[in-house]
Amino acid sequence: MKKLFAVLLSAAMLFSLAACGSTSTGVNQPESGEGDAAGGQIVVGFSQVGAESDWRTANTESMRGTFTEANGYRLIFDDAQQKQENQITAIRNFIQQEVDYIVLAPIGETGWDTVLQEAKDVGIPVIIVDRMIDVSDDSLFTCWVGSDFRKEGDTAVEWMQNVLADKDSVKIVHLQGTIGSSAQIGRTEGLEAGVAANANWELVAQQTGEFTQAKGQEVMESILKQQSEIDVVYCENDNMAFGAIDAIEAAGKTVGVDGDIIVISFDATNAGLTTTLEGKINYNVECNPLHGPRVENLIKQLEAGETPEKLAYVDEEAFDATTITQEVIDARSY
Ligand code: GZL
Ligand code: ZN
Repeated sequence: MKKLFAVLLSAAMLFSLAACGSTSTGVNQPESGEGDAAGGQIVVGFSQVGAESDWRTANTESMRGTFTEANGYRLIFDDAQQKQENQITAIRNFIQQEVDYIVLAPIGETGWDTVLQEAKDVGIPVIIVDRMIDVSDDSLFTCWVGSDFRKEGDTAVEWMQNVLADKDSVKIVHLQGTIGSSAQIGRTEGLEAGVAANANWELVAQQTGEFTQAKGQEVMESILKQQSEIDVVYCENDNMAFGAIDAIEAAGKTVGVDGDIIVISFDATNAGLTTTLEGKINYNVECNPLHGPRVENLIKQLEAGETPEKLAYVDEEAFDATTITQEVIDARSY
C-alpha cells in the first residue's frame, strides 16, 4: 500500500511541475534584457555571409564595433559559412528571439521572400546591407545600404579602355565572385558591356573563384594551362587577385605594371592596396565595407519614428598603381 502511495505522490508532483512549467512558457514572457522595453538595449540580429575575404572581415568588424553593449545594443551575430540555408535559419532564430531589428547581408539576390514574410508578419524590421535582394514585394525589407556594383565594374572598364586603346588584341580572363551575388552580377555586367563595346577585347575564360584566395588560385592555375596568351585578369575581389597572382607567378609570368598580365581587382582592402602599391595590381576599385555606422543611422531613424531612404548607395573611389602612395593607404580605416 505504502509503495502505491509513494508512486501516486511522485506522479502528482511531476504533473504539477509540468503544469507550472507550461504556464511560464505558455504566456511567452520576453526574457530580461530583450527588446528596448526592459534593459533599454536594442537587440540586433545580424546574419553575415561568412568569412571568405578581407572585405568580409572588415565588414564584420565594422558591425561588431558599432553594435556594442556600451552603445546600447545586444548583437546576435551569425556566420552562415556562405550558405543561404544557414542565413534563413538564422533569421528564423532571430524571429524566435524577438529581436528588435534583423540585419541581413545576403549571399545571393533570390530566395528571401518566404522568410522575410515571416519577419514582416511579426513586425520585425529587416535592413539589407551590402548586396541587394530581389523580392516580389519590396515591403519585405525596410531599407538597404550598399554599393553600386555595376558602377564599380564600369569604373574598372573605363580604366581598361584608356590603357588598352591601342592594343590590337586584348585577351581577358574573368574571375567571378559568388555566382548570383549582386557584387558578381554588377561587376560582371560592367565587364561584359566593355567586351561588347571594344572589338579588340576578347573574353578567353570566365569562371567563379567564390571570392576566396584559394579558389582564385586554383581556377587561375587551370586557366593558365589552357590559355597561352593572356593580357588582363579581371578579378572581382582582392582575395581572388592574390590567388591569381600567385598562380601566374608560379607559371613563370609577371603581373602588374610593366608585367606580362594586367591585374584588375575590387574591394581596395588594406592588403589589396598594398599589392597595388607594389605594382602587382594595376587598378583596384573600392567597395566600402564599413556599414556598421550606416546601419546604426538607419536604426536610429527608425527608433525616432522616421522613414529612412529605401536605398542608400555608398560613395566609392578607385586606385591606380602608378599614383597610389603609402600615405593614402595609411589614411584609410580598413
Ligand atoms: C561586396 C561584397 C563582396 C566583396 C568580396 O560588397 O559583397 O563579398 O567584394 C566579399 O570580397 O566576399
Ligand atoms: Zn597579348
